[in-house]
Amino acid sequence: MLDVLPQMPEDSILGLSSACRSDPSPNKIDLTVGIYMNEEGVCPVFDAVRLAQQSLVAEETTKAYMAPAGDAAFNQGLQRLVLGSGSAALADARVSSIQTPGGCGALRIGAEIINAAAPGARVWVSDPTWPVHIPLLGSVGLRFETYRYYEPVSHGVNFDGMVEDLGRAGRGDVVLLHGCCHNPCGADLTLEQWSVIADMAERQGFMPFVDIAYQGLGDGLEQDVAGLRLLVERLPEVIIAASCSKNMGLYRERTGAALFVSSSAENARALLSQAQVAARRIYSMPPAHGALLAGRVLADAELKTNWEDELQAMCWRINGLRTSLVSKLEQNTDRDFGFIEREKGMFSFLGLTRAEAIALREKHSIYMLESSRINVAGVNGANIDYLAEAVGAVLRG
Ligand code: PLP
Ligand code: TYF
Repeated sequence: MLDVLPQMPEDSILGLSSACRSDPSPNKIDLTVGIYMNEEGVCPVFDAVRLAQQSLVAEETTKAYMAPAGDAAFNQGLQRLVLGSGSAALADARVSSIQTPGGCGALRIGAEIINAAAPGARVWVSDPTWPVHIPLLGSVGLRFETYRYYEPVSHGVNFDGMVEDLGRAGRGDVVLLHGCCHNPCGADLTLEQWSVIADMAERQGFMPFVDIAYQGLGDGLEQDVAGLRLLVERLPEVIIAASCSKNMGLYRERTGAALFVSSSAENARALLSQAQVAARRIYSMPPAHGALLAGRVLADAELKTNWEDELQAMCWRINGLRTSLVSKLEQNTDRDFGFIEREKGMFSFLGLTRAEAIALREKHSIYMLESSRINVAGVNGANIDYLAEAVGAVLRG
């Protein structure tokens, strides 16, 4: 029976990273998967997470199942982190959340809830969007429409195109938005643009579904969710898929949450019960370790400050790398790379053709996605000159 199933291709992002791992070149650079790497090229454990882990290991008395909604301290801490402790929706108990296996689990649970409310609903996704959005939401039965977003010539958001396309989204439709640090392009909306989207959602009746996987890595913890909070202030219903993979370095612990902002406390409770039923259909209870760590960090003033400081330093390092990349690339080419400095978070497209991205890999052992998306955090003082010179060589042909 099972022998009818053919070999499947590798994930387009993870496959390139594993190709880099097996490349013997001493000069190789991995700019593929979105993980934060420090100057030494290591994806570190946050100090605050390590401390929380030490106390958790010392104090933990059971490995019994988590509650279906997950850890209460984690859910409460994450709601405040994302929505702000002064959120009116929180004060009115119009928010519920379920701990999920990573942001991916949150996207999937959000999709399950949408499909339960409106089977086969249309989800508007940005062009381009993170490729994993499509199987995560599509396998539930949701359908896709695309709105214009990134404009390769200007290296910025085509906001007029976005507004024109979303003009066709109406009641019963969902609009998937990247809360900050757009993956793959790094081009984010301004607060004024978020406000226009909120106006349109109010007027046209579509519901935003916000994927926030990089809070704290664009401009800062508060700044990065300003747009999302504006939607929550103004609209009756918003679903949020939050991840602690990047901003707490908990990638492999699969730590995230789906947040439901709804029009009443009663409906928020109903949505949580629906989310628990959806989780039971897929994996039942969430994993414990990462959420217990994140819950401890968020609940302890000292650990929280320690975590915020380390995250801020990562954010500054990425932004510093963006500045250095612009100047190194411009020294080695005759192109304007200034857009890299205007973009946010881990990713930017370098603006190379597919053939140029492949040449960098094959001739120089520099691995980026074939769209020329790079993980900026993979750049460091030891590889930036080699990278810029190789880009220069490839562009000269
Ligand atoms: N959404 C986007 C845009 C991402 O880039 C990621 C991961 O890197 C996620 C969601 C969810 O990640 P995870 O499931 O590891 O928390
Ligand atoms: O886009 C990225 O690189 C990250 C990590 O199937 C990732 O979001 C990549 C591929 C994947 C899951 C996560």
